This record gives sequence, structure tokens and C-alpha cells, in this order.
Amino acid sequence: MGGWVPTLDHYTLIKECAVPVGTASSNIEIPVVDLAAAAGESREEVRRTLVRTCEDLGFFKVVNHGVATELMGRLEAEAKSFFELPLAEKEKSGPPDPLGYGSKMIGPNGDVGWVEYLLLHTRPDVISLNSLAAFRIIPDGQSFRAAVDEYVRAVKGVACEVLELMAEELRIEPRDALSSMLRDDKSDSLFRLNHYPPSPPQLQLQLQPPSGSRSQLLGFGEHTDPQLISVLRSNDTSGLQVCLQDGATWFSVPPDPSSFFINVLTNGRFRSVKHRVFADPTRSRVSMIYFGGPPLSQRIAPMEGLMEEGEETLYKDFTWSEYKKSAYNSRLGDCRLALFEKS
Ligand code: GA4
Repeated sequence: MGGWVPTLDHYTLIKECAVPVGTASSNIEIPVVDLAAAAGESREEVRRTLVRTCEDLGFFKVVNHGVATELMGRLEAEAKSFFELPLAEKEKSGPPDPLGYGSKMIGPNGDVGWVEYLLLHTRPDVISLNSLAAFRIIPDGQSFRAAVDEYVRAVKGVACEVLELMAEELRIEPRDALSSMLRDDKSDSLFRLNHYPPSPPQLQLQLQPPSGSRSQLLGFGEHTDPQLISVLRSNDTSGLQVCLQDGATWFSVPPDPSSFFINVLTNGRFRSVKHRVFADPTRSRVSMIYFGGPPLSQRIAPMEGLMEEGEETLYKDFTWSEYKKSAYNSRLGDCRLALFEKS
């Protein structure tokens, strides 16, 4: 893929993003949630597995989700065309505010990665000038935009289905109590396209420390997502790693372009999985992620009925807007809930 010509500052970047290899194992089975099974007789079993998984790893794969392969492929092709544009063209949609095109810089607080991206809001009325420009500069911007809209509508459906299965199993009434936050017209949800270019061969040399041990190039440093639910789909290039509950063991997630990978969040019961992405030395990785968030004014607190009698909430009450603001003041790897912990 073109459009990513190494310049001098890439040499600095590559040094900052080189991480020694050796910590990730890949022999862990990723839990699978089958939405076709959930629509039939096995619904209860699927619900049970889903909730257990959310309490345990906080990360799972969704299969038989009903989203057309054609749509996923079409959006991937549109994203590729966008990222193939000359840097100067793409930069007309940046710098991210936080929406729009960004490259190397992640968030406003100094995080860097071997990645370029386009961050968009899913609400048509919250399009910043930068993200709007993205659709104007590509030759056939309307079809890009149509693919994004269609895809977001489809994955939002998957996210809502998962949240409804979860609500049913947790006996949350009504069963759309969670999914309605995403369906709300004011839902503060985002959509992100990431491109992790392969590192150019001459730069790879810099990744070999004198000791002979290998390093990998960090595309997106370790972090948790602040939203309610994230739905990720990538092309066939590996790179994603998730962290076990012990906070130290990482494992590589084998890519599967036909499935979605999902992570979720809550009051310590469900885990927001720590994850990171490494660039592949030879192949481009393109991922698309829907981040389902509630309306900005939504109060975030454990739901009635989910707390045991006498159980204390772990966090002070806050709104999604307050939480989001504090997240954007943090670095990628920071623990974002600490600020709201009860002392
Ligand atoms: C992580 C999840 C989403 O990609 C994101 C990211 C956001 C950004 O890239 O602008 C943040 C990051 C994410 C959390 C901490 C802050 C904000 C970068 C960063 C350092 C779009 C989001 O909502 O939070």
C-alpha cells in the first residue's frame, strides 16, 4: 500500500515504538459467541457463555452475525483507497480534533504508534470539518460514506444483539436497557478505521537490538476502550494482542476477517480487556472498529438489581460526558476508572 513514505521522523518514531518480543503466547482459545445459535434453541447456553466470558477475559469472537461479507469487503476496499492517497491529501482531513485523519499521534497527550487512522462520529450531525473533509477528498467520497453508514448500521445491530443477550442473562429489565443507549439518537458512538503499514525493510534493521533479540513495532499501545462495547473487524493480517486477567500475559489473536471481535465494560464485574496492536513486518493491517457509547448525559452507575444486598458501588456516579472528558486527558495506558474510585 502506498502513501506511507518513510521520512526522517519515522526513524525516531520507530525507536519509540519498538518493543521486545517474547511476552505473547498464542495458545489460548478465544471464546466464541454464535448469534445464529442464540436465535434458536441454544439461546440460554449462548447467553451463559457470553456472561461468563465477559466476567473472565472480557473479549470474544462473534460468528454467524449476519453482516454481509460483501459489505465488509467493500468498506475495506474504500478504506484502502483512502489510506493509499498521498499524505498531503489525507492531512486535509486532519489533525484529529479528535475526529478526522491522524497519523502516528494517538490522542492529545503524546502517545505515538505505527498507525494512521480516520476517526468518525456515527451521528450525522456530529461530523467535524475534519472528518467531513475525508469524504470530500477521496475521488468517490459518496460511496465511501455510503459504505461507512451501511456498515455502522449493521455492526450497531450486532452490538445491540450482544447487549440484549447480556441483559437477558443478567435479568436486566427491560431487555433493551443497554442496547437502547446505542440506538438513542443522541448516542455518542464512534467509528475508527486503522491502517498499520508494514515497516519498511530499511527501518526493520533498527528493530534488531545488538543483543540479537528481536523487537516488534508497536502500532497501538496497550489500552482499554472507554465505551460500553467495541466491535472490531480486521483484514487477514495479525497484530492484535489481548491481555489476560493477570494483567501480564499477552496473547495474539489470530485474524479472522469474517468474524467480529468484541470487548465490553462495567462495576468490576465485566472486564474491559487491555489490548494492543503490533505492525506486521510484511503486510498491511486494516481494521474497522465501532465504539458503542451512550448519550453524553447518560449517568453511569451499576444497574438496580445487579448489586447484591449490601454491596457497595466501587465508583462514584458520573456521566459519560465526565468520563469521556477525563479519558481524553489521559495517556493510552492509564487506568481511566481510578479517578472515579471511591476512597
Ligand atoms: C481508545 C478507544 C478509541 O479508539 C478512542 C481512543 C481515543 C483517541 O484515539 O482519540 C483515546 C483512547 C481511545 C483513550 C485515551 C485517550 C483517548 C486516545 C487517548 C490517548 C477513539 C476512544 O474513545 O478512547
